[in-house]
Amino acid sequence: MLIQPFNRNTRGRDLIVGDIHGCFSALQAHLDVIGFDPKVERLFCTGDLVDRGAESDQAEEWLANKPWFHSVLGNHEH
Ligand SMILES: [Mn+2]
Repeated sequence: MLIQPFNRNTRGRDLIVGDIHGCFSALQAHLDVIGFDPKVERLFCTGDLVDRGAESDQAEEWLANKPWFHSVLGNHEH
């Protein structure tokens, strides 16, 4: 899908992150620090989920199994 619309989140925060680059454990640690609530909050990524870090293989799992996690296609995925 080239354009995916989202309704306004009236229940929690919408957060934006970029360039995860295979560091999903570090991302989760930061989400824990800020008290991210996956039941009502969403995390949007500006792309580059993979490459450089050791956990690039988790990108598909995050996209498939975390309905609060969304990402555009980065040049590293492309
Ligand atoms: Mn990058």
